[in-house]
Amino acid sequence: MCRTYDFDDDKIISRSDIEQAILCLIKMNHPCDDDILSEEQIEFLIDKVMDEADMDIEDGIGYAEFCSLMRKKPEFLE
Ligand SMILES: [Ca+2]
Ligand SMILES: [Ca+2]
Repeated sequence: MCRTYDFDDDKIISRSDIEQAILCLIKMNHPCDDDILSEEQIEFLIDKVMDEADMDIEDGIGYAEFCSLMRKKPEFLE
């Protein structure tokens, strides 16, 4: 399951981590259907997440940034 979004374990949530997380969430919510979102839609979501979440000067998204994003934007999880 997707308990952590830091898939490569480097303590920062990067673009590729976000992509993995989104794919994982889609699978969890729609286990029988692989094609809920197109690649373009997933790319768009990643851009949106990176834009909104990366608020401080540190590169990438720290856990605190990601958690506050998820609280603010529950529709990313749907
Ligand atoms: Ca990472
Ligand atoms: Ca950051």
